[in-house]
Parts: sequence; C-alpha cells; structure tokens
Amino acid sequence: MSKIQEIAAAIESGKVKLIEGLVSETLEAGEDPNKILDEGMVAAMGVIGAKFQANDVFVPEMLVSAKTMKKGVEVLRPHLKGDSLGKMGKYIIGTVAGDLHDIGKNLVALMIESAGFEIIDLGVDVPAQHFVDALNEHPDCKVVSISALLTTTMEALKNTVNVIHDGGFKDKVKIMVGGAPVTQEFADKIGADAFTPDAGSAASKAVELVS
Ligand code: B12
Repeated sequence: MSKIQEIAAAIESGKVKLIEGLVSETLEAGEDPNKILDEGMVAAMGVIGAKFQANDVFVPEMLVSAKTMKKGVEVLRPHLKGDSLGKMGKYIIGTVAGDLHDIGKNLVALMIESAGFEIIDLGVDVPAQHFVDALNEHPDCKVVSISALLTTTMEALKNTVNVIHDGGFKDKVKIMVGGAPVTQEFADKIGADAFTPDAGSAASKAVELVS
C-alpha cells in the first residue's frame, strides 16, 4: 500500500490518532501536498459518501472520517499556503443555511487564501442575511462565495443569491457557488456569477473575477 493509500484508508476508517503522523511522514518522504489532498483525503471522503449511500456506514462514521480529514488538512495547511496574504482583497465564504458540511468550504477557503485573498469565514448554516451583513461590514470585499452539499439546501442557495442581490450588491460583488450537488447550469439559473467544481479551480476563478 502506498503512503497516499494509507492516508485514504486512515480517513475512511476514522483513524484520528494516526492521521497527523501519516501525513507528516508522507510529506517528509517528498510527496506533493496537493496529491495527498486530492488523491488521498478528498478521494477517501468520496468513498465514505458512497458507503453512506449504500448503508454500509452511518452518520457517526461520517463524522469520525470528517474529523480525521480535518486533522490531516491541518498538517497539510502550511504546505499548501502561499505567502501573498491579502493582496487580492477580501473574500467572504460560508456554508448555506440548513447545511452543516464544511470540509469542502474550508478547502476552498484554504486555496483562495493561498491565491492571496484575506478570508472572512462565516462558518456553516449561515442565514442569507448574514452574508449581506458581512458585505456591509466589509464594503471593499469583491467576492462572496457560498457552499452547499445537500440537494435540500440548493433552494437556500438560490434564496441567498437573491437576498445578496436585493441587499444592493448585484453589481458590486461577484457571487461564487459550489458544492457537490451544484452545477454550472444551476449556478446560471440562480444568477450566480461563477461556479467551479473544486477548490483549486475556485482559486483561479476568484483571481479571474477580481482581475
Ligand atoms: C462528511 C459528511 C458529513 C459530515 C459533515 C462534517 C463536516 N464538518 O463537514 C456529517 C456527518 C455532519 C454529515 C451530515 C449529513 N449528511 Co453528509 N456527507 C458527508 C460526506 C461523506 C463528505 C462531504 C465532504 O466533506 N466531501 C469532501 C469535500 C472536499 O468535498 P466537497 O464538500 O464536495 O467540496 C469540494 C467541491 O464540492 C467544491 N466546493 C465545495 N464548496 C464550494 C463552494 C464554492 C464557492 C466552490 C466554488 C466550490 C466548492 O470544492 C471542494 C473541494 O474540492 C458526503 C459524501 C460526498 N460524496 O460528498 C455526505 C453527504 C453530502 N451527506 C449527505 C447527507 C444525506 C447528510 C445528512 C442529511 C445525514 C443525516 N441523515 O443526518 C446530514 C445533514 C446535516 C446537515 N444539515 O448538513 C448526502 C447528501 C445527499 C444529497 N443528495 O443531498 C451525502 C452526499 C452522502 C450520500 N452519498 O448520501 N455529512
């Protein structure tokens, strides 16, 4: 088993105590941090999702895997970060109302930060009005982004975009949306300015939006 496969297996089976050591060892062995993230960690969460759908694992197992992933990402974090902090301006991010998933949102925030933005993270289950409040608090912010992981919260995503537009920000900020059930077609339909399928492409899109 390769080190990356070991990391994936540790996340799938929720080995919270082993993950930090494993990720450190793999980095020390010279492995690319982006490869560890995508092929080890993100892939493992996909496997857990499929197992959950097949009733092979349940919410408690998903939670332990999520906790394991978060610990692993903390070890990777300094290796993924750039040093151009805040140069590109501010970037507001949050998970939509009704949705508690934050691993993808946190990865997007990490990559966007690496691209030089200052992150204002509103957390999870964020009511639409909180995005407007944050924009009023940070009038120099040019991009706001919303994550949704549940098909049942896609309607809240649409509502959040409307509330931001109605709050007077239609032509002032760009809205990015994403998360597993979101597509380009859906993003267009709800009037968002951009969608990307993953954190890496979210970072380049954010730079494009402010350039
Ligand atoms: C971990 C997990 C949980 C954890 C979350 C812990 C946490 N802190 O995040 C817990 C246990 C809490 C959980 C709870 C539930 N979950 Co859950 N969960 C997952 C799981 C296994 C992994 C999600 C994840 O972290 N993926 C890894 C990250 C890296 O990927 P990602 O989030 O998609 O993000 C990437 C992209 O989408 C994109 N992206 C994400 N956000 C954004 C934002 C922008 C702006 C952009 C541009 C891009 C972008 O970039 C990211 C990085 O590349 C998924 C399965 C799956 N395949 O997604 C199910 C899944 C999302 N959950 C599901 C369900 C049903 C639930 C529950 C309803 C279960 C229950 N019965 O209680 C609850 C809902 C709770 C709530 N109200 O939110 C279903 C959703 C089904 C559906 N179609 O809606 C899934 C798909 C599992 C399944 N296959 O059935 N879950």
